[in-house]
Amino acid sequence: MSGKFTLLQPNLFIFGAMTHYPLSDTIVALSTPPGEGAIGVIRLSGPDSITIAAAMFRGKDLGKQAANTLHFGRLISDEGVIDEVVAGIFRAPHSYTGQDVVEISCHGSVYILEQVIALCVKHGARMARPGEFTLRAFLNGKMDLAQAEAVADLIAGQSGAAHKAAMHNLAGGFSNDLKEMREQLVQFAALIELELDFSQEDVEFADRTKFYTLITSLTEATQALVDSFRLGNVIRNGVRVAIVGKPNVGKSTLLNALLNEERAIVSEIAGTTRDTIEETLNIGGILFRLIDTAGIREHTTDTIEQKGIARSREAMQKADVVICLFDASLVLQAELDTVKTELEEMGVQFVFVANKADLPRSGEADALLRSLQPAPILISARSRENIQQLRDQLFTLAAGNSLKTEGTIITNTRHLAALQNVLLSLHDIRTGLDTHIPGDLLALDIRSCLSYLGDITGEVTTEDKLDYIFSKFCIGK
Ligand SMILES: Nc1nc2c(ncn2[C@@H]2O[C@H](COP(=O)(O)OP(=O)(O)OP(=O)(O)O)[C@@H](O)[C@H]2O)c(=O)[nH]1
Ligand SMILES: [Mg+2]
Repeated sequence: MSGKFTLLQPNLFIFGAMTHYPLSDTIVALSTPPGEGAIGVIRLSGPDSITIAAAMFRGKDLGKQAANTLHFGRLISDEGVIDEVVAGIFRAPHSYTGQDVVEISCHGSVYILEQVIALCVKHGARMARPGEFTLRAFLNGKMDLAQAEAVADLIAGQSGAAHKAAMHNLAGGFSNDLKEMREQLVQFAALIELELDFSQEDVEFADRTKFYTLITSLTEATQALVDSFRLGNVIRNGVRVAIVGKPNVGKSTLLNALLNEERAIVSEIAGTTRDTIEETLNIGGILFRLIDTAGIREHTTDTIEQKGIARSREAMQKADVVICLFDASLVLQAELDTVKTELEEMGVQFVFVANKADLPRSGEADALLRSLQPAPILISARSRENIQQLRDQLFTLAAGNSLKTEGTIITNTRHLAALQNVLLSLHDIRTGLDTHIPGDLLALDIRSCLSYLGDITGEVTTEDKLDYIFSKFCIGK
């Protein structure tokens, strides 16, 4: 019986021998950014952390100090005193990695930090690989894989929304959603497996109607998580906004107005911007990458300008949103029609923005503005009129009407792929129920669904996968 339920039990199971990731040695790394700083922190984790630190430390005997305490002293090498430091002692299992950990705060000189790390190595520590501290935390059950990945996201997060999504996942929000789904499925899987043991007697322990309802609600919950990825992607990577239009329509002036600083050169000479300029802007907690481009005109013989125009088109193609800017006083219907067709063919989201609202317009131009679809936003970049409306519009295009960051938002493509597999296997289970397939086949589908769920939190994983995930961390994390 017991062998049958391996996938149903929420224990960590790693395929492959644990050759890559021994926990028995002690690792060391600089945990603060490399380079000069007021202080730099070097972290040791492993069974010999405290012994190694004690061997270099002059002051109290670190080996005899209680957990979660700080100690002032000096670090000594053969050449003499390296630095005056503070050592923090954490004892297993109550530490970040679940092992004995020592954090040494030194003065942040590159020379001192190198010397201290070399001394740790001399006393028996090994240089940590990228993400190895967090990997140890995962292997020791301090966090699951989704939470470990949230650590990397938390550190890389550049906006309020990215921070909030990572904190939610780090606190186990996403993991709890998955755990709940798993537990509900496991109950049914267990009953169906039990039926198989009594297969001669033709009994049904698992109520198929209830199971069907469960599969429907799991499908909805999974679909909602998959759908949240669009917003998750926006939150994690920001939104690329290319400002595109003919020369002299005011693209650089608009960039400056959105940023509220004189970043790009503005002049009345057509062709002022030669190369793309990229700047970031935070709107309502989302990071926007604004790209000012060279004005696009069809007939130019200037080779530098031609290269600039090629880059403008590239920026347009790579953008999540294109601001299609034109001069409201000079606009022509045919021009806008051409641009619109081009943007629609590219399949990129765009907004029409009519600039220079402060200049007089002909009745014809007014009529064109009124009939244009999608309706343009009328602004004056130079006198900063209606810029807020444009900001709001950009936010809505990226995040909808409000940024709902309360529930779980998927920000990771690995999680997305696993959830899409969960959806497929839920679909298989539902089809199986519809067509009354035998219990053993149903059990197979349920197991594959459970294994995809376990894939995200790392309950079922492989060394190769761990390698892939943690190699994207930086050293010392
Ligand atoms: N009246 C008026 N003039 C504007 C406005 N916005 C920009 N301009 C003027 O239009 C001219 C061109 O502005 P830029 O921002 O350099 O235009 P651009 O689209 O970046 O031009 P290129 O880089 O050459 O493609 C400058 O003289 C600006 O002062 C506006 O809202 N109203
Ligand atoms: Mg310009």
